[in-house]
Amino acid sequence: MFPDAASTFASPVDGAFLFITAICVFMLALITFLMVFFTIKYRRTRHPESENIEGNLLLEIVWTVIPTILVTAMFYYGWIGYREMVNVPEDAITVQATGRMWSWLFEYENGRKSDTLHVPVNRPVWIKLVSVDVLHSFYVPAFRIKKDVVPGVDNSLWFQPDEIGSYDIFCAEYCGTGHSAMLSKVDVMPEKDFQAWLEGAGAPAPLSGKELLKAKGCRGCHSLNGPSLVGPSFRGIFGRREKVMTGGREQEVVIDEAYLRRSMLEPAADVVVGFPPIMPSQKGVLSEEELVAIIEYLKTL
Ligand SMILES: [Cu+2]
Repeated sequence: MFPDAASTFASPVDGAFLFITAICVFMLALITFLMVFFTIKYRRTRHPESENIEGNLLLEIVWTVIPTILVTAMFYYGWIGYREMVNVPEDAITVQATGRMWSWLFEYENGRKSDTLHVPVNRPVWIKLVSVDVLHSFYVPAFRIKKDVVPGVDNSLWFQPDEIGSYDIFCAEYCGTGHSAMLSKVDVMPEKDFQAWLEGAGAPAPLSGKELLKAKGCRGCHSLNGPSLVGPSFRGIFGRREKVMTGGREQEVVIDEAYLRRSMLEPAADVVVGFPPIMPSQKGVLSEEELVAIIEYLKTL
């Protein structure tokens, strides 16, 4: 009935959801039944004269008290779940999740970075949510958690996974053309494997140009094999002649290293004609080594 459940929040959230849904379905059935039943029973052909009803104290108490109990119970269920979700355990490990158009980046206390989230099973994890551009929303359905990632606001959430496996991470706030490609995974691993991954046998090997394009979310807008997505394809890009808009004027350029570099650092400077000027700058996102690795890889396509 419910999707994958893999955190300690799953059962209270599902319980509250089921409880509220059950009450709603019951009320819908009851009210619909009474409406139809009274319409037939008190139809005009059988009751040509209507009676003036002054009020009924017992009835009014009943239909005030029962709904009050029901909504208070709904509130109670929601409240105990909410209280647990906002009280982060002291021993939680901290991970910073950065949302940007259109990918996620996860940074651990020891400086390790990754485009997928790795967490140990049965340990609380505190996720600090940072946005470098627009509104995003961090959503892991299997953990029953979702929170907006707002530029300039310190949002966070926590969870404790209780099932080893790989689960979807979505962006649940429409954040632009590549929103639907803003996907990632959370890998819940045994504590030992997690520690090994976190230490990563020293520094993680630098990503290749091809891996960087995937890790930084470039592929959401730029295909490697020809079709135009949000932006032009990378296939055969190096040495291509391209019409671009520079400061409102159209000109033709040959795509060389300088052009590729400028397009990543100042995407709005020379925009290929026919594409919207929406690419976010990679200044501060890509290191010098990464820029070089990407340019070298683009040359080979
Ligand atoms: Cu987003």
